[in-house]
Amino acid sequence: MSTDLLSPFKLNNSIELQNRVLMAPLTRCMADDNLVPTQAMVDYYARRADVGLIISEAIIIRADAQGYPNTPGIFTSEQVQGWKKVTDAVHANGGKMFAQLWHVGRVAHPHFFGGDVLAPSAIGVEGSVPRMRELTYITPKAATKDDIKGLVADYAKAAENAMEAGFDGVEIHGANGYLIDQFLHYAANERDDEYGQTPENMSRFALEVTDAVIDVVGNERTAMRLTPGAYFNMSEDNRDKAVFDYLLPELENRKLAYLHGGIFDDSMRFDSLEGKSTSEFLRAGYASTLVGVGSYSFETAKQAINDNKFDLIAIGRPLIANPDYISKIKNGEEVTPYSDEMLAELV
Ligand code: FNR
Ligand code: 8K6
Repeated sequence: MSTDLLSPFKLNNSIELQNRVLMAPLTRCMADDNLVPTQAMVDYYARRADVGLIISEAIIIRADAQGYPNTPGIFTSEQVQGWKKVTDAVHANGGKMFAQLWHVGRVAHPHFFGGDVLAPSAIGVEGSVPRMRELTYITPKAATKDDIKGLVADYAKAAENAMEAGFDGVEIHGANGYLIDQFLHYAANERDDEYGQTPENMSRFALEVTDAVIDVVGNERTAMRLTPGAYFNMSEDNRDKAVFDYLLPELENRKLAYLHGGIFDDSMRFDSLEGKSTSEFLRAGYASTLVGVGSYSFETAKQAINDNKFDLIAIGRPLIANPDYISKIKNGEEVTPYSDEMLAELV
């Protein structure tokens, strides 16, 4: 029988989703200058409360986590209160929302916070900050063990703040070439201590963060986003697969709410993953709830879920273009195609 994506899905004993369509995390760079969510953001998220779960745009856990202008934070009480308005509005409209917890690592820029840029190793990334091209990326400082302890503690604190702000759970941003992903890939991790060199060591930071977050919010309210195939701010290395072969069962043992592949186009295949796509690779190594993402339409997602390629779908750009995506699908109406100019405004 074909699965109805628009009927409820029980994630676990704590959380039931009204349907299988998630809003993918989408950075919009629209927080105010104190990195506090605005009323326009409250309205934007509230309009989309009919998806099964909104995953917030990536939210920085502390000042040196920032790599883009006006990305919201969750480390001051003003920011927490700002997010409370967002989650209250989403809940009032019958929705649920997770906070995506973010540290960009070596893709940070001191322009935003005035201090060291921390990463697993002192290996910079080419290029410059989007929309602020004069800000060229710098060589980061390799995090000391004390720095790492502080980072883990700050992820836990951010998770605690997310609960205070009324979120239903948190998604740890372990994808797209940012801090956690930097530990997981050889191109960014040349450490010679217990955080580098072997799959177990390279997974250590991701798992320490996961365990610290679980301690605060519980496993049923903790999720992870990963990109095993390097494609953004990162280059591929054929040794990377072994790291994820180690990490996936470790994550599965922790009985998370879900695992989420982060990718722009899930038809992309990776040499470093023996020619598999992101969702194929994750499905092969992780039997629990998996969220697919990356250039899917409602119809192609439905087919993939029916073929058991993953369990839930996250939709990104079409939800920027169509705040009423779910009702359009329900009514069989055409969805408006996304275009980059739509990023200029929150609709
Ligand atoms: C993204 N994506 C993204 N991913 C993430 O983990 N955290 C984020 O904050 C963002 N921000 C973001 C902003 C914008 C403007 C885009 C287009 C994308 C990636 C996103 O979650 C998703 O994986 C892709 O957009 C692919 O899904 P769609 O858009 O093809 O449905
Ligand atoms: C839109 C600029 C604000 C910063 C957003 C950060 C998240 C990344 C989204 C930008 C989209 C470009 C993605 C390019 C991916 C290349 C895949 C081959």
